[in-house]
Amino acid sequence: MNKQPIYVTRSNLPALADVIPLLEEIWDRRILTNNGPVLQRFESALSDYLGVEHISLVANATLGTVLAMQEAGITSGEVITTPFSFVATSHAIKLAGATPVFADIDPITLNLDPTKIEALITPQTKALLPVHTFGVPCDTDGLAEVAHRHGLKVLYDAAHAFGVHRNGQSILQHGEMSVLSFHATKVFNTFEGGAVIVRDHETKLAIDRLANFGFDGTGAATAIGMNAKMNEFSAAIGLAQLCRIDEVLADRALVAQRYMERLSNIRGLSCPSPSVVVGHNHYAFPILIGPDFHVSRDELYKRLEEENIFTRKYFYPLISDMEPYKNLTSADPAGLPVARKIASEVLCLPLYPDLDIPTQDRVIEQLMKC
Ligand code: T4K
Repeated sequence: MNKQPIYVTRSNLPALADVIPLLEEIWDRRILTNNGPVLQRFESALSDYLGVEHISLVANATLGTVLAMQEAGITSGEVITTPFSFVATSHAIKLAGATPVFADIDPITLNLDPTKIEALITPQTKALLPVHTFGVPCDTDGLAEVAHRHGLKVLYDAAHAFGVHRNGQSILQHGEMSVLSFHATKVFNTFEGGAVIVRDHETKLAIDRLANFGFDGTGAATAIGMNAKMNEFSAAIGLAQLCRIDEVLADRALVAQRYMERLSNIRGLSCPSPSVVVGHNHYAFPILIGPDFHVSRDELYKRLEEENIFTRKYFYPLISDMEPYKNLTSADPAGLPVARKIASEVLCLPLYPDLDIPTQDRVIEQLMKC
């Protein structure tokens, strides 16, 4: 039996032929970082591709989110967010100086539920930090309405949302700012990297300054910034990745479509909708293993692992159950019933653009056999 390991994802790489000329340029010039020429070209190409005007490239999404919060003035008070995310979402809130407050999620989109927010708003509440989890858009209208009613800012953790559109418009157009991740595991990667999408040029320059120690261009620092710059190597990878991104997204859609077709009528197994929709990037393929499935989620995970198929329980445990956050009032499980249920049932199946049909069949067949 073929026991080659199958991982939940496999980093997508650009063609070396597209990277080498860019590396040669860098080698000739010896400008390796600090707003280099390749980074400037990547920023401009990315802004065209994503259909957003103002982008600051950064070293990763965690630092990008901290900078976004800092620039938005959210360095104290409370920020309402989702417990069903990667821990970096809450870490960024804490690192910026605020405290996360967890609200429950919607059982269909798996994103922050706008109807669960109002009860958690206090005089200390400054902002919302929702996540477009697995690339599925949040209810941006619902969130904007609550935020508007209470004078709150909305910053999106868009780590999973590269290239996601709704009604022909980039999802990154919503909220004051959105932060993308270009980590190795993402739909679009620069090995490590990220971007902060903002609404105007002034804010873009402010984020750029914060990412460069707070320097104002005269050699003096005007704010307490940090080092969150993207380097020229990552920018070169990004430029080269853009050459094939449409193919990558199309290949991901085919894999997702195939899972959807093969897994949609299995007792006790559900595919949270809308996982195959126009404008989606198919960041992941989450399934939910309910009580009617013949084994539990954890048993299924273990049995697949024994077959060298490495699925992931994204996102279990909930952030609100992790050590740094579990004593917060809003971490009380009683207030997060949907998030708890989803976290106990979710399993993300292998999904990457070059996942071939025999390999995908092996995943599906093992899953049915377990
Ligand atoms: N907000 C959200 C909602 C996020 O999901 C994340 C990151 C962030 C914010 C923060 O973004 P960054 O600051 O990272 O830009 C991974 C990633 O490290 C993390 O970036 C990501 N979310 C999270 C969902 O997944 P792990 O610990 O699960 O990854 P790891 O190393 O186990 O990799 C998973 C699989 O990917 C491996 O089994 C094989 C494959 N892989 C991994 C790496 C590192 C590759 O094929 N190539 C690679 O280089 O956290």
